[in-house]
Parts: sequence; structure tokens; C-alpha cells
Amino acid sequence: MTENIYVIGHKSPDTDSVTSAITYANLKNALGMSEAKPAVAGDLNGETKFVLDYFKVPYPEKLTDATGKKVILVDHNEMAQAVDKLDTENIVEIVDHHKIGGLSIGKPIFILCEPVGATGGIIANLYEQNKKEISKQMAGLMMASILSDTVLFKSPTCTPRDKTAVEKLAKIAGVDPMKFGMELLKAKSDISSKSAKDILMGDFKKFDFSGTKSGVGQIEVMDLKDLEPKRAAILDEMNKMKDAEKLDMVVLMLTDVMKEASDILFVGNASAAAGFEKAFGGKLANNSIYKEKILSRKKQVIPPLEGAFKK
Ligand SMILES: [Mn+2]
Repeated sequence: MTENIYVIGHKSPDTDSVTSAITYANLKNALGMSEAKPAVAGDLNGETKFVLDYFKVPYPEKLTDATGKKVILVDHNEMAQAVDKLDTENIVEIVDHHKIGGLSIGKPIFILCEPVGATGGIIANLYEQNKKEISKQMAGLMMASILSDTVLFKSPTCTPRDKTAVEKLAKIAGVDPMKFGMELLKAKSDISSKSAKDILMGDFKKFDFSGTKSGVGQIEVMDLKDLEPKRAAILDEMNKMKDAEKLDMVVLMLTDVMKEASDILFVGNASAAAGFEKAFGGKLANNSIYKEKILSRKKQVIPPLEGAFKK
């Protein structure tokens, strides 16, 4: 029996992480790497389930302990976000669209990291470069990943390449991308059945800002009012998480995708609070700073935090 090579995205998997694992494993299979198998590093969120159900694609296997497992990382490259117990020497490839976070590997491997809106678009390109046909299902998944990560092209991370890719993929998938996109947003922002903990953990990543151990999450909704009744419970969960994980701060972006603004929640120690206020040029009131035109964690929240804590 040949050993599987797990194609896997980050913990607290989002749609791009999950669909990239599925579509890249599919491409690797087509290219002769029959051991490639999609996996997810955590439970699927509602939006991702909507996408997989819509295109009738089975949910990938869950892998939460990578001891002794060979992996291809998609949609992340930072060990703090990767599946637990992963040995960096077992990383076979990386396909991503995030900043490079201090990874050290003792041998050359294939790494493709491009500044585009979603990993899905990079994979769609790889199908083309390798002259492999994209099925209806795979096209649908890659299209969904770009629409999700760029919040229907509104995020500043969106590039012209993302729009071109969606156009092409939507044709293959046979769907109207904007109609599908609105359904996707609805699925993403349906928080009615979500607990405060689900809201915090749904899209949560850990970062180290010059020694300030941090967690930064994001929840996207179509109306911030929907989150108000859960705000106190969310802050409570953020404090619990900070203590349990021994973090200096926990940040959660409450993003209104229609108004294109974020209420950025903060809990943390005094020096972290000072850095947070410096990063966003404001004063914390009620545990948050509200910012217009902020949609992207990667482009608009992580870089100012990194800058503010730089020693
Ligand atoms: Mn992504």
C-alpha cells in the first residue's frame, strides 16, 4: 500500500482551504500522484458545507494529527496555523497566497505563493499550465473559493486575475457567479445557529507579532446588528481563549460585507492594547475600534499589527 500524501489547508478551515485541498489533490491525481488525498484540519463551516453540497462534492477526511504523515500545504504556510504534530520535513509542496511566515525546511521543495485573492485561482492556473481539463465540480469549487476569499471581489486582496478566473470557471461550472455569490454570502453570514465560540473559532488564526502572541479571527456578516446580541458572550469567549492559549491578545474582526467596514474587537494585556491602538490609529471603546473600508485580515489588519509591534 502506498502512503497517502494529504493535501490540507489551515486549521479552522475556510472555503478556500477546503476547496483548494480537494481541487489540488484532484489535479495531482490527474498528474499521476495517485497518493494525493484531500483532508481538512478541522470541522467544516456552514459556508463550505453549502459549497460542497451545491456542487455535490463529498466532504474530505478530517486529519487533526499529522504525526508521520506527508502533506501538501494549501492556503497557508505558517506552522502556527497548520495541522497539529506536523514535521516540516514531511511537507512535500506548498501552494498559497499568504505572507511567508518564517518556515525552515531542510531540502528544496515546490513552493508556489502568489499575491492573488485566493489559492483557488492559483490552482486553476496550474490546471491550465499542465493542460488538464477542469471538471464542472472542480470549476465550481475554485470559483467559490475566489468569491469567498475576495468577498465577491470587494476585498482589497482581489486582483484582476481573480475576476478573470471566476469568469472562466463560472462558464465551466455553468452557474451565474454573482447569483451564486450572494447565496454564498448568505450561507457565510448565517450566524443564527452559531454559538459565541463558533463565531470566534470559525475563521481563527494565530500570529506572533515580534513576541506578542496573538489570535486574530474574522466573522463576515451582511448586517453587524445580527451580532450585537452575542457581543458580550463573544468577548467572554475571547478572554477564555486568551487565558487558555496563553496569548497576549485576541482580536476578532466583525466584518459587515455590505457596508464594507469592520468592528475590530480586542481583549488582551495593556501593552498589547497600546500596540492595537497604534495599529489602527484610534482609542479602544467598549473593547473595539470601528474602521470603515476594512475587509481583509491579511492586507488591512495583520500588516498594521506587525508594524505596531515591531521592535
Ligand atoms: Mn485563502
